Amino acid sequence: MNIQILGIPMDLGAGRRGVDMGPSALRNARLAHHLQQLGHQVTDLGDVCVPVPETVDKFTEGGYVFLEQVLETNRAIVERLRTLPDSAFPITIGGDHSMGIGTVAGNALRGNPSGHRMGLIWVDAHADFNTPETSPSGNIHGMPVAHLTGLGERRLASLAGEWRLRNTDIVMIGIRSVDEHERELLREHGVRVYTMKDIDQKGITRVTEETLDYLSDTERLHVSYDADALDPSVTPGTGTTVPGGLTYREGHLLMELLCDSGRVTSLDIVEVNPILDTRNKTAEVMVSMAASLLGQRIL
Ligand code: DIR
Ligand code: MN
Ligand code: MN
Ligand code: MN
Repeated sequence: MNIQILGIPMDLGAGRRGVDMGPSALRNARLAHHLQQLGHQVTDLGDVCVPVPETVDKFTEGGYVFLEQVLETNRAIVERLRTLPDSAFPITIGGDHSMGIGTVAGNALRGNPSGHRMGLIWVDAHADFNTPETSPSGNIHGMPVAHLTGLGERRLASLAGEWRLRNTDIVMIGIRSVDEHERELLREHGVRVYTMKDIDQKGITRVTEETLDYLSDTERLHVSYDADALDPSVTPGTGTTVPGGLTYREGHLLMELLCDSGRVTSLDIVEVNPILDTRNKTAEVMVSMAASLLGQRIL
């Protein structure tokens, strides 16, 4: 596979500082090297330029914190991704999850100016389906999926022009923290959500099989992997930990089964915050997750 790594040192959409060091932490854990060992051709494109939060006024506009900066950064992400070859497998490393608007939009446009039909697998403790009206924080990292479907501010929802992510092309896995009004939005829009309860009951194998079956008509599959989907004992270095997450093996098995399907075409690794971590453990775990998605096997 022709893997293209793009760093997004973005720390504008989350509540706690330090997640802009995530790309460095993941490179330090030798992401490119581990993927090369699997036989892939790997190119590191460097970073997208992102404003430093201390250099801009932090003000809330229409219920959004850092709206203009998040918008500008996501536009740059779309521009960088849309021009990559159709056959490339982009891995975008962050960075807070507000970058997910640009990564999904940019990957949808890659090789098709009007946008591919895209299936989205959102692996996260949170649904990230807030709008400014439902968000308790104004932090845009809690809002990317809603904006991809066209909700919220028009500019942020139109990063890929007229293209929209269909509600029925979304699957969320690992969810265990949803805000009160966000819950109503998820129901109203018919988003498929596998909560931790579903994973406990059905097992991650069946959840993954159902996910692939449900998304069988999409042309592309994007995996957006938030480090907080895993249990905090596995990935402590992330800003909004929630107890009761995926185990180390559940996280890997999900990636291994998705790899077996041969259908995934792009990946985000987000919310790695080295300031909150222990000796770069979280970055190392997330690199191993990427490796499992890209062919790493026990035997
Ligand atoms: C919360 C937290 N739902 C919010 N979201 C997080 O502020 O919208 N997303 N942490 O990753
Ligand atoms: Mn290693
Ligand atoms: Mn998230
Ligand atoms: Mn999260």
